[in-house]
Amino acid sequence: MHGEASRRLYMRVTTLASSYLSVGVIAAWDADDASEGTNAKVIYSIEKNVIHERTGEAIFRVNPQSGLIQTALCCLDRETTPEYHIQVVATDGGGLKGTGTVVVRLADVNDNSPRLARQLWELEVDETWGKGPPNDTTILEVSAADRDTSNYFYYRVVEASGWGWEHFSMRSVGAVGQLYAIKTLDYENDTHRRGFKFMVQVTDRVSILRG
Ligand SMILES: [Ca+2]
Ligand SMILES: [Ca+2]
Ligand SMILES: [Ca+2]
Repeated sequence: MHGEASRRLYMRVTTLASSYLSVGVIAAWDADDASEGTNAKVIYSIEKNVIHERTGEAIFRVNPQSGLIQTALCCLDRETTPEYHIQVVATDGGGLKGTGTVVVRLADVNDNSPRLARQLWELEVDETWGKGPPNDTTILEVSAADRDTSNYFYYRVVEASGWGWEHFSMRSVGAVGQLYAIKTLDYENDTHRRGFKFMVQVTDRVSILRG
C-alpha cells in the first residue's frame, strides 16, 4: 500500500457474555507485486484503541496477519457505551501505512429488567352496567421503563395478589398495559364498594416471542 489512505469501516457487534468476540475483518491491499520482497506483505495493528474505564485494558485487538478484529475482554454493555471508534493501520514491508476508522455499534440484547413507572396506582371507576359481562373498556393504563430497546412488554394481573384480583385482567398494547374489568363491579355490593387492591406485573420478553 502506498501513501496514506484513509477509509471508514463500519461493523456491527452483538453484545454477548463471552470474551474474544469477533467484530469483523479489515482488509487492505497493496499495489506492489507480492513477489518483490516484503513490500506487499501487510501487517495490521490498532493505532487508537478504546480503553476500558475500570480495568484500563484495551477493549479491541486485531490479528496482525488476518486483520480479524476481536474484543479483547468480556462483556460490552450497550446501555453504558453503544458505539466505539477505533483506528486501525495496515503497514506494508516498506513501512508505508494506510489507516482506517472502525466504528463498532453494539446491537441490543435484552439484559435489563423493566420497572413499572409507579409503585401504586389509585383510581376510581364506575360500576359496570347490566347483567352481562362488563365491556373491556380500559380503566387504567400502566407503563414501564426499561434501558433496553429490544423489549416486548407483557402485563398481567398477578393471581391471588390481593382482594378482588379476579375481577380484572390486562392486555399489553405496544409498550403499555391496559387494565379492564372482566367481572361485574357493583356499587350496591358492600365488598365491592370498599374497593379492590391487587398487584400487576410487567415482564419483558424478547421480540422474537412477539405475536
Ligand atoms: Ca447491557
Ligand atoms: Ca441491553
Ligand atoms: Ca429489558
